[in-house]
Amino acid sequence: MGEKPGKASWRRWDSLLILVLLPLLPRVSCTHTPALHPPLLPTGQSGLGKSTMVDTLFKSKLSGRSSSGGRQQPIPKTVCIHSISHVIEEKGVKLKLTVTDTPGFGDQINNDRCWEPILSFINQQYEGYLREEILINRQRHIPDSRVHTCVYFVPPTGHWLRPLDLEFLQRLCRVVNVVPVIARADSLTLDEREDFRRQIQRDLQAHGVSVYPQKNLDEDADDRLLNDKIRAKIPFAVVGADREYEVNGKMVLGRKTNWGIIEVENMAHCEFPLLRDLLIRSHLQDLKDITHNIHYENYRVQRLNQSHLLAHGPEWATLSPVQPQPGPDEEDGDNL
Ligand SMILES: Nc1nc2c(ncn2[C@@H]2O[C@H](COP(=O)(O)OP(=O)(O)OP(=O)(O)O)[C@@H](O)[C@H]2O)c(=O)[nH]1
Ligand SMILES: [Mg+2]
Repeated sequence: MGEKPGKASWRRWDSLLILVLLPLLPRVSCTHTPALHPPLLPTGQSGLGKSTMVDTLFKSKLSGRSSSGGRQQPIPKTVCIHSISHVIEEKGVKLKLTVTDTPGFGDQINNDRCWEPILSFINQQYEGYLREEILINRQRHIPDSRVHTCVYFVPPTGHWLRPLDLEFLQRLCRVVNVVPVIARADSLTLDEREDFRRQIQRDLQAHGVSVYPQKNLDEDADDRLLNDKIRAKIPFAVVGADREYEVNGKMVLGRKTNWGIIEVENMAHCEFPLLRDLLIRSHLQDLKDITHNIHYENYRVQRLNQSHLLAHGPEWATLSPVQPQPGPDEEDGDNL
């Protein structure tokens, strides 16, 4: 995607700083310690393959990927929000990619407010950035752990979006870029995937859920043309790999099913390549720009408005305590 005057004004030195500092950080932590790279955040019901997808994403791009097809360890159930970073190779350039894996919801009988840990994690990252930004003597390069994309896993029911998914998505879209995917798509035929995709698109539109790429943020006719093609394919129908298999003498990432091996990087089998390219190749900068210029800006304006009546402290402003988040029906435009 070309440079956009509105969104792409945010160009800083973070990438360099990240490349220098990330090797010094522990690879996996089970606290809310922010990663330095704005991370991707998979979320959705438990057991839909979020951790498997993270693993597949890394394996498909891992620098020096092994060509042995050894059976991999089973992926354990995710019990806390934690970040994973690896060096990946993109067009010959090595860079550090961080994904923040999250526990799934849906294990409880009552899933009321199951979105809260995710929204609170996203807002914590904005808050941390804001607190650094308002200092009189702020760092030239503020460490940035703001989530730039949330990948929402929709269960492959083949029917429609459940009220819980809709409510979760409505809340998420107000604070972060959301890319929904049809999880475990190998359980649907190609026709079923296409029908389900159309139904999800109708549901999202009917309930005013604006997923990435947001229509109202298209900048010109070219942008709209490109984004319309992506919008027609969202949610992508994805499959997570369980290991590497030998197919026609080549090792490929795949999943063995009763019908044969699904090659996750083969577009005839699933749309994992579309998801990967959108997230870490074609739209990475656009996702970061929208995060900074739209989502973070909303957060910042609201927090400073809440705080402007407080006495100014030794820093430029004293931030008020963070308020609880309103639901989608309350106060349109707020993201706290
Ligand atoms: N059929 C199929 N199974 C999958 C797919 N992706 C993952 N699985 C399997 O589903 C099970 C759960 O996968 P996880 O990746 O742990 O799911 P999760 O969403 O991270 O689950 P939580 O950590 O509990 O939230 C594992 O046995 C995976 O091998 C897929 O695309 N198709
Ligand atoms: Mg998991």
